[in-house]
Amino acid sequence: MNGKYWNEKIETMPAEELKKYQLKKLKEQVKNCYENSIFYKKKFDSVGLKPENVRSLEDLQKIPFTVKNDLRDNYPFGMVAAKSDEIVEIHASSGTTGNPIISAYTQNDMDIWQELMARSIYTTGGRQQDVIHIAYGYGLFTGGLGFHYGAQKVGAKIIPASGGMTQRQIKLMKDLGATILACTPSFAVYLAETMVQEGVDPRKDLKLKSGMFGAEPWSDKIRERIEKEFGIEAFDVYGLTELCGPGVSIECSEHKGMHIWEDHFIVETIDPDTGEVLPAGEEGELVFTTLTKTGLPMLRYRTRDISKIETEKCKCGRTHTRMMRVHGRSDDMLIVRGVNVFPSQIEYAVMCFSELATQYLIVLDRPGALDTFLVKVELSEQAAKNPQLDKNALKNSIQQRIHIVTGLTADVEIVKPGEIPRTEGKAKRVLDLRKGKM
Ligand code: DLL
Repeated sequence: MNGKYWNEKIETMPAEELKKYQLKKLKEQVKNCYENSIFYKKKFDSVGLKPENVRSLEDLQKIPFTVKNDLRDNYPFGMVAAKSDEIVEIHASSGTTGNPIISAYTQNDMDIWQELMARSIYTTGGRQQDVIHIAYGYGLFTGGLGFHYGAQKVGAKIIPASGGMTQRQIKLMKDLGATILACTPSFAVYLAETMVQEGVDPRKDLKLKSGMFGAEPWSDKIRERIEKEFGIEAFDVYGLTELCGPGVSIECSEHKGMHIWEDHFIVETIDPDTGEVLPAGEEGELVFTTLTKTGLPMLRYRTRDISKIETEKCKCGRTHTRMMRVHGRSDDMLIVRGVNVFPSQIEYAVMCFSELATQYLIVLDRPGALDTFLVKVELSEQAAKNPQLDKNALKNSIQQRIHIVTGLTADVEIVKPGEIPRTEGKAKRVLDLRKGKM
């Protein structure tokens, strides 16, 4: 730990050295998978690959991809590479149907996760004297406990608020002097709205200095609003259950993408349709290989998250590759009247209007042969009180903006503040009523 860095040697390691380190760890990881996981042994044997064939980082491409269904099909422990009594904790992702996606951690994995979360919190300026209000859900979801373990290692004061009881959370943030807020960006927006309704001024009545927001896609426009409403610096934080939870990558104070902790993960970008590996800078699906996991290692795991990689050195001095904002998942992509649309495009269009709140809902249906495409948007409290507001003109402008961004004409419905349902965890932006009608 040294002023700016949690682990200066690792975080600023020259790229070539980091690559050598990765190769050493990759060879160990591949050997461990082959020798200890029935799943990976079968996978390697099916393509005639032996661990000793992986001699360079490029050889990684010889290994077949691992996909979400592999985890579902081998639920719960079919992919595990450790002995049953070495598994000390289990988490699961929030999927609602079928077998859940679980992550099984050995003590080694728990120690690494805690270290990476401490490093991530420290990178955003979190220190021992901070009070961290953790409003990510606790339990099977990795958000709450992931932040908890990291904050413990940093030595900060932890308020394990979890989700729910928004009014009480606001009181606790105020009374206990929270300086860092950790929650989904949509919950942060909801907290800010509720504070205003409760007569609490987020800028004056709280001591917040920063926030660590992730677990769902969010845009720079939402960042601007959160930063303005709370008067804080907002950081993007990324991760997924399959890799550990949060702690895979974190934004530094340059705010030019999230540093992927490459001493523990190798990242690739691929074309989601063909599986072809893309050069750095090209947008595609992120694929991760864990280098140090011993419980449930992941070799070339397809995340479905769409982003791009920036390999140029960051001004903060960290050498670890950055991933740009995840603007959606390839399986979140909607096909509306034959056109590909990401909810993030609609979010971008909506956020261009200061008269609107940050909530929106895309409603798709197919009553006859054609898709209907409705975007429900909400007026901000301020705009709702403005008698001069020309709602028709606003509606037309929103329609035009959506058309520019997607090429599609949407119906736009402007509703009153608070009318679109809020969630305390990850936001739900799409209501697709076409399912079963196609
Ligand atoms: O959401 C882990 C997490 C908790 C990350 C708290 C950050 C903060 P899962 O429930 O397994 O794990 O969901 C993982 O969420 O594949 C992305 O699609 C999405 N996601 C996570 N972080 C971001 C982010 C946690 N910063 C899935 N931006 C991932 C956009 C994100 N999407």
